[in-house]
Amino acid sequence: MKTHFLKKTAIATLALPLIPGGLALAAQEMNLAFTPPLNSHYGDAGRAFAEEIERLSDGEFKIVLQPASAMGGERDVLEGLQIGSVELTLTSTGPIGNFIPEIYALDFPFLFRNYEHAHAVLDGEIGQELLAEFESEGLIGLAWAENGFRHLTNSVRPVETPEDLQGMKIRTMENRVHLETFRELGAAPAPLSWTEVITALQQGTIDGQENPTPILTVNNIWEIQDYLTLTGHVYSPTAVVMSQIYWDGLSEEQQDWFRQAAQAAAQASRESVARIEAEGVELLRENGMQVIEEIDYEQFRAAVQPVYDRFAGEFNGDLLERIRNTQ
Ligand code: EAX
Repeated sequence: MKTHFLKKTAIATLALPLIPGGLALAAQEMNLAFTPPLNSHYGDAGRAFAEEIERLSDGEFKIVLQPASAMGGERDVLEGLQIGSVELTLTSTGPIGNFIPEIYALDFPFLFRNYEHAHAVLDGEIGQELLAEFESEGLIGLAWAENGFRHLTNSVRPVETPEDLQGMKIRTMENRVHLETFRELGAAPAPLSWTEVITALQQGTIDGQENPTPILTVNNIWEIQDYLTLTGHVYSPTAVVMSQIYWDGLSEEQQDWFRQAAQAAAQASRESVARIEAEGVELLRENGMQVIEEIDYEQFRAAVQPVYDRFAGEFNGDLLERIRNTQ
């Protein structure tokens, strides 16, 4: 028995990355949690992050991907980062406004004109200012990756105007701006963690939900939803976030590695969203969904104007105007 143990220990030691002087240090493992499955735009971002940090650190850090809500819903994971039970996450901004209200500015309906506009905002001064806000909550905002423009699905009727939404039970993320948006559209919004959405749709306790195409396709949403309306009502960023507890334990050089790895994740997610969206709507249609491509945007914009009137005053200065005016 003793020999076997010694042999195992010897093999394990040899497998460790060697550092100058022959001493072997075990790679420091860090969990990176996200709600979509591995074969998704989040999985692509997670793999890019892992490869880059392992390359830059020469194996000193190893990222363990935790897909498909393995460590909880997005709000739970953010709380986990704050107490140190989770090291890293890729998360939509859905729940972040509950921790950092300024982030709600990114969640307003029909605010972003297109992907180019969203990237110009997030990669510019405003995006960096908002990432800096994370530190007030024990979180380190490393970069802005991408979830995509959100569209509406349901199993009651085709939605072409706000009128069609009256009384429909629509799941929203746990996000005040989204909740008010669907209330103003006449729906009955139900804020839920993503971990509860598929079951709620299967059981009929909600009629519909809204998410970017890559979330719809990777979850085979056509199996439980009949209608898709390409509203593009909200642009959904994905934040690459680290627990400050772990961040503070890194040297400046190591911190720079994590920032570079987060940028690699952001780039990978944007490329993945563009690739999936190119074929995504056709895939949903081929699998039986009725797709409504044209809506009366002016009707929808007018219906959600009260959301701006109600919340705009909550943000420092003219943040929403600055976002609108970004070219
Ligand atoms: O971040 O909860 C949601 O609808 C999000 O889009 C999803 O968890 C991916």
